[in-house]
Amino acid sequence: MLGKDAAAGPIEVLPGLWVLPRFADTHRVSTALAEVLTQAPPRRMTTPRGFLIGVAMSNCGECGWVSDRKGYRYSDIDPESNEPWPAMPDCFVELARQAASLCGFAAFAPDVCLINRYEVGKGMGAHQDKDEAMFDQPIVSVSLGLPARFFMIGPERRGRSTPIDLCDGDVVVFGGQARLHYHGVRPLKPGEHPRHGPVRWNLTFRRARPA
Ligand code: MD3
Ligand code: FE
Repeated sequence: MLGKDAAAGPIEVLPGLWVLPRFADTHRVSTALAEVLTQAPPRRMTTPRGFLIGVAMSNCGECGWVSDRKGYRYSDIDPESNEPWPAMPDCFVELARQAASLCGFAAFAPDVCLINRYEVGKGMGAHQDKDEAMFDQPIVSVSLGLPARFFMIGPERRGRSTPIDLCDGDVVVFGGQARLHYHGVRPLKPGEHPRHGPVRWNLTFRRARPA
């Protein structure tokens, strides 16, 4: 499960934000991701105001994050297929729980993995993640493919941000006070990743529904 370049352990770079450099077994996770995406292909969703979201998304798990003219929510059903989302692969659950546990969240039980696909030039503006029911559970992020600059702001949308560069295999755990902080991703710089091409993938493991 651990990637072969995994470093010593989690580094708490900000209160509630731990980085586990190269923690993921990228070969194993990428293989499982490809299988999930055959069942629920990435798609660009629409915001409630009618704008197309730049990042293409999919989900696996018991529910999935969706956005459309009606709002943002977690749905048991993939609106594209009208079927349940694909199950979370065992290696996803194992990775997320192992990372959370090393950062002190032994009880982490994710019910959703949101999958984000960034193409060159795409990013994510500053936002909070608050559509989940359980803010005492962390969010675990796994980056694959091209590197990106993630930024963490704080409890308000405005203000100074702390940049964190995320590379293939890096895992980040957000808990405690960081869980509700504003954050975003800078537009992806051009590049070619040997496995993923001109793309970055980010998996975020979350507990959306009450445990
Ligand atoms: C900090 N994704 O999907 S992952 C998102 O790289 C999202 O795709 C980014 O922000 C990405 O919502 C960043 C890191 C992340 C995820 C959720 C957080 C950081 C977070 C929730 C609270 C605080
Ligand atoms: Fe987010």
